[in-house]
Amino acid sequence: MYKRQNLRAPAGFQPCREGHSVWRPATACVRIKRIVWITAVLFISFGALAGLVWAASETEPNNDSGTANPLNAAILMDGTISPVADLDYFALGGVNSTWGFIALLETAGDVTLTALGSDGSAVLQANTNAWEEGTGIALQNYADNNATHYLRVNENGNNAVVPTYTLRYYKTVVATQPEVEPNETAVSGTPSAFTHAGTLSTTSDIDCFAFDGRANDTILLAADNDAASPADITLSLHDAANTVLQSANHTGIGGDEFLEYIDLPASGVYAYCVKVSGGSGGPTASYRAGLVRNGGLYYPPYEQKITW
Ligand SMILES: [Ca+2]
Ligand SMILES: [Ca+2]
Ligand SMILES: [Ca+2]
Ligand SMILES: [Ca+2]
Repeated sequence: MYKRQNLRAPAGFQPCREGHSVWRPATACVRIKRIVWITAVLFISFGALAGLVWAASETEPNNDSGTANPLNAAILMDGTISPVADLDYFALGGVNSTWGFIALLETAGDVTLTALGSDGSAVLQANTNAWEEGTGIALQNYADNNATHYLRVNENGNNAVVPTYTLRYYKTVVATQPEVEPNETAVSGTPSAFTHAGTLSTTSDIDCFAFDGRANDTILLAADNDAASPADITLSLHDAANTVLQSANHTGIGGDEFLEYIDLPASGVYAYCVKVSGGSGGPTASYRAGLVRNGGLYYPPYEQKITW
């Protein structure tokens, strides 16, 4: 290392940053940059593995797609609907049309969450109160590939302020794999890919998708019930003994369901299952269902990827 004291840099030496007063060999500058990058990556990775939750708050005005606030995967975004006709837009980067996301909006209010295409107006999916803790968007693909897509939050009916909501989304592959019958229990479940398409072909049909879970995993499940389906579905999480750990049946015929289970009790085989709880099954009782594990992509078995 050489101090700059009105001297010329020796051959092969340079300041690592512009204006820096210390000369180092060029190879040392590369090493320093590498160390800074590795430290940053390790910090973010360990933060994610430790279950740290990153949070942000909306910035008004964000009342159209042009002023949308950036939203990052798995980061909590707090917001308010005030005045009653307030619209809040959030921008999320696309990947490609085989990828997509599950979004959850937690609130005590009566809130509509809408997924929009890259023009900021084409409605891809909309929901009000589909989740027992609020509302959600189930396994929506990036219809416009890697272009920016949008989520819009508004009060349903524009007749009340919403003092607080928290919005988040998780990326996954939403191109579907088929169910394989018979798949009525956890152990006979179709081995889970990221997202599956299935049909409750009779009212008594039960469709399970088996996956490997680890102790303390957080599992997010979504079922996108076909709006034209005659079935009111229940989405449930089962252990290997087929015991139901948690189930969701918050909406009616044609309605979607969401289920978030925090801290799996042990490592082993689990399954998410879809069944008819009202209405009827039949050839048009189709749905898609999938999972996100610890905020990231589920890879069988025991792997995850939080950023890509
Ligand atoms: Ca707002
Ligand atoms: Ca707003
Ligand atoms: Ca089936
Ligand atoms: Ca079945």
